[in-house]
Amino acid sequence: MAFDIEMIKKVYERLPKNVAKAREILGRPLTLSEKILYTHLWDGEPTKAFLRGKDYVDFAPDRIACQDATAQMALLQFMQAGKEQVAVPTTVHCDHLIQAKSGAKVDLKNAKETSNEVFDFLGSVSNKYGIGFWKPGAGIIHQVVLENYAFPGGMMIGTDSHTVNAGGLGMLAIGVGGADAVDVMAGMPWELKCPRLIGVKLTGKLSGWTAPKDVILKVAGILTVKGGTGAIVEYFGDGAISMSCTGKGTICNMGAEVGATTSTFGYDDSMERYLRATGRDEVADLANVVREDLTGDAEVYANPEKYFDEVIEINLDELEPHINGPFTPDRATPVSKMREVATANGWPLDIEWGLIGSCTNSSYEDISRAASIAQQAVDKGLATKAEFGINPGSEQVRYTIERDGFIKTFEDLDAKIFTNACGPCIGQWARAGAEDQKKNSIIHSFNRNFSKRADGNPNTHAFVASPEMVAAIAISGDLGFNPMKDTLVNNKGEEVKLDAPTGWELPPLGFDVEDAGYEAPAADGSGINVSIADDSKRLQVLTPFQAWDGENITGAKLLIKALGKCTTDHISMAGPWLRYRGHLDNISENCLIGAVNAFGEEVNQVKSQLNGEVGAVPATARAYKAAGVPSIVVGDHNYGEGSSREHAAMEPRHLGVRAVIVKSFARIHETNLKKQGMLGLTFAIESDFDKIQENDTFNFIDLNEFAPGRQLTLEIVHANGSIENVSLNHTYNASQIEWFRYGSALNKIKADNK
Ligand code: MIC
Ligand code: SF4
Repeated sequence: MAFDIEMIKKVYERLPKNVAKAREILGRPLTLSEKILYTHLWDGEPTKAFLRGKDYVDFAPDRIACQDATAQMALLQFMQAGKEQVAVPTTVHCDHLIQAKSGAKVDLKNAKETSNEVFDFLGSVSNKYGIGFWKPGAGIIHQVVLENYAFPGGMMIGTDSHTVNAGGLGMLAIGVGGADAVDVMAGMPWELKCPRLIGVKLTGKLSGWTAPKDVILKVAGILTVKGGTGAIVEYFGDGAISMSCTGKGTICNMGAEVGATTSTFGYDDSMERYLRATGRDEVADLANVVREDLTGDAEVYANPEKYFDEVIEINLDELEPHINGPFTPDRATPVSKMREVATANGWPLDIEWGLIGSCTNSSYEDISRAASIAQQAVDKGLATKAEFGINPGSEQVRYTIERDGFIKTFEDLDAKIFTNACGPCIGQWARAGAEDQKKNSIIHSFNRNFSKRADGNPNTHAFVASPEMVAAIAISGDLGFNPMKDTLVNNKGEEVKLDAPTGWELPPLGFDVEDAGYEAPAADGSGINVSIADDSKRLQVLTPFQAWDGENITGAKLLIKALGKCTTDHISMAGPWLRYRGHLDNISENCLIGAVNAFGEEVNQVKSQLNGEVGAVPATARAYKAAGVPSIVVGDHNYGEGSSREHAAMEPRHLGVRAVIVKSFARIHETNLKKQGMLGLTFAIESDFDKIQENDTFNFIDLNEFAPGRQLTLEIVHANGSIENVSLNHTYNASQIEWFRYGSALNKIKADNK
């Protein structure tokens, strides 16, 4: 059964018309991305060409997906918007709050006990407002979306940066903060700066050990963690067509790691096969009718340099499997070079864990290929040297791989089968011994490997690879192992070699599931009461942020000048802190505690200008706030890289920070700051970052003239009384300045509703 088929029909009705119109206006053939963008304009038919990288455009996304860790804050905000129902189809997925420890059964039971209050809250809010609810254990949001909701040519937003996964089914799916989702749930347009377009031409065909994951590991190496910022990455070429739909999903998924707004592929036979295999013949039949509008125009793909802002070409025949890491997903090393590179850098070669799963790589194909390696190990008398953990992507995948014997294969290798959930990928992993902070290496098929992410240990070197490569390296227990050349010694003392993986794009016997874990909302939810206990530690009704008084901010102090990489994991750590995602005051205790202070180079040690004492970031911020002293945060490049979590913007806001001034921002985080009524600014001259000293006082001397396109001036008063002015850039348009005036975008919605 396909969900929301009427909505999909409407999209396909207007697609050919809008595409033809856009082609006429632009006067040239179109990329797929443009076709989808121009079919989802808030104002209906296209009337003008938008300037890429410049114009803000209002869009009307078709649907919204939220996961449990971000949905809490999104729904707490939506509840304040004064609406009876969500305006577009929306789903909530319980996947982040389940810790991996002993195995699926026990872990799921524990999660239901410990997070019962939150799951109940999400379930009842969903029921009340017409939101589809996927229970704990149903699977990871992006896998469930791909299996049930994604459709070629659609546009969706989701409160998770890996929403982009749905590009594997030819969608434009974009990760946003909760406040953006609230706009769309409340029936308002969703605004995005018209993205640049990067074309990736794939030639040749994957074979042997090389997997779709290697395409994106390679692309990450080329583009780096910020090379995709503000851009849609569109893949095309014979190589694209020859890959499975879920493989395309993997590639789009990790587009988040290069900062891309989203990634996508044109509709093709692999997508049709996937739609049919997942019970959506109706969607496939509808898509087939408008097939040529669901991919880029032939002229575009024949001469990509003319139509994309940047073109990358990768020959899949020559692509070698890669391993990326440690600590950043763009550090790409071909498998054949790993031993040399790891040795030169002092990375531990012993692999302690191999983890397969996450929204990136937990499809039937992924598991079947990894299982083929595991089976060989069993057949060839090899025992695994590292420990193994598997998180299936959805209950449908889990049920089917169990039926087809793959779970048993992994269990024969003593693997732990964890819940269909994020688990170790988001630090929900009770890894025995992690507290010892020992230097060690692990390898996984996830997308992110920032410091401390999986097990909280800053000395865990996490490496990212395809599921089949994770299986091989975990079996060998050796990061430098190259399964294409090297041999292993089995229990009879013989040297054996692993053959290249084999697998199935889709289950030969079809997918199967008993209870997929879905709960449809009540048709009329008006009588449903959502209650939050006053003394709850997990949930807190939001108090609106204060509106701006129209005055210049003066006398501000530096809360922290964050040195180097400062991702959302540094700003608002996940793992154990996920439990406070619905309680702003409690979660604010993790505010910036992972960021390295430029003065002293320690984490969570900052000097208070109130009394000169060095203390934790949250406590120092609270003291400034209590004293009525505004504070600012200063940061480096790509500040806020990583997650969509708006907590990274709300926490500093809650703690009295007024401005975040950096060399550059990651897209979602910059928007999140704006939404929450903060000033997110960048140094006009990058090196002015160096002028910021620990004991400075800061005055915004022309904030009262805050206007689109107009620089702001920051007066820095150094401790010795000398003064320097620096210019700050911003990207606020007129309506975003309104959010700042009102104190937040939500305050503005509420005011408009009155
Ligand atoms: C992640 O992968 O970092 C997360 C957890 O899925 C986040 C969302 C969150 O912080 O809740 C994301 O990618 O947006
Ligand atoms: Fe979950 Fe990891 Fe995917 Fe984020 S990246 S949605 S934590 S599996």
